[in-house]
Amino acid sequence: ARRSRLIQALPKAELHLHIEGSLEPELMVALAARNGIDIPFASVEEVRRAYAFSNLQDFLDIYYQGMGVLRVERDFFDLTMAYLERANADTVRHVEIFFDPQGHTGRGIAFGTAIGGILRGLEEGKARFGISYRLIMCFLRHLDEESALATLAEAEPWLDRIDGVGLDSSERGHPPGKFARVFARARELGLKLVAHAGEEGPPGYVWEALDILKVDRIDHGNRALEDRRLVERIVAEKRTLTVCPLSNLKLCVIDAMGQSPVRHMLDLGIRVTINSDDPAYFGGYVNANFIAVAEALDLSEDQIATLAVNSFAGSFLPEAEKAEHI
Ligand code: ES4
Ligand code: ZN
Repeated sequence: ARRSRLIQALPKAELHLHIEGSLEPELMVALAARNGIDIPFASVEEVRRAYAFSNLQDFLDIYYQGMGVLRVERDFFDLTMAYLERANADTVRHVEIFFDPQGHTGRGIAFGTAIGGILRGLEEGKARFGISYRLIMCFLRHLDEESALATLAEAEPWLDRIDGVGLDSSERGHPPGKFARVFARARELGLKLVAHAGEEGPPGYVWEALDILKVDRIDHGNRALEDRRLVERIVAEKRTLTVCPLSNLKLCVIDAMGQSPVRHMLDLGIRVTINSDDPAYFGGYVNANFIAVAEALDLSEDQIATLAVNSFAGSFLPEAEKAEHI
């Protein structure tokens, strides 16, 4: 209970959040009705019952299906506002959110429809709740690099409102090196760089993300712990890892919360952060992730505070703004 009160009170940043993964079943059903779309579920309860995954791909199949109800700019705005209301309730003061443009353009929804609604939501959230933000455009790694390059070209008119690029979707069989050219181009454009690596994929994928893509942060990074030299590199370079405890549990990256690598990462001196990933699918927003991991690993109040400090330290805010939160 003391832990919960501390977690609730601490200002936090969320650095690993797929906005499409914050689509709650209630909103999915409402948007399906509003847009006249048939979904293969009769009720909100039935949607929730479908959320039983045994690996990342199981989840992704449902995640791409779920985002099919997002059609017009207002849908993306409503989605973003619903997330920011939950984040605000969890005392999140800064968010760096992902979106998957190819998940939308690939089904005929314009790039501008998706990003326009998301940005309007982020601006409204800043005005209403004082939550600052960054926006990170992710490339789907199961698609080819040509598609990622075309997406980066499509983003050009919006580049002053996009802070970074990321890499997500099916990790196995799609190493970071597949996206060397598009990340090099994004780097030339002055964008921040992140990539999912070491969630299901091997430590070699984390090396590639650092050496070939030259990412600033690693999303997940669980499997980096299998490689001592990689851990030394991550510590020496003060790389941030955006770990997602409830996601790890739901996707069977771990069998029980007690296996979460968070405590071990803290002990190793890694700048680890706690994030919700796809909260509508994995059963909790950022505070629920903090509580689950803090209880299971018996984290001290100092360790919990360190995780919150790390979230700002690892953010893309300028140093002066980080200091205001820490
Ligand atoms: C994702 Cl948990 C996770 N991993 C990889 N790609 C994703 N896209 C949305 N959630
Ligand atoms: Zn993710």
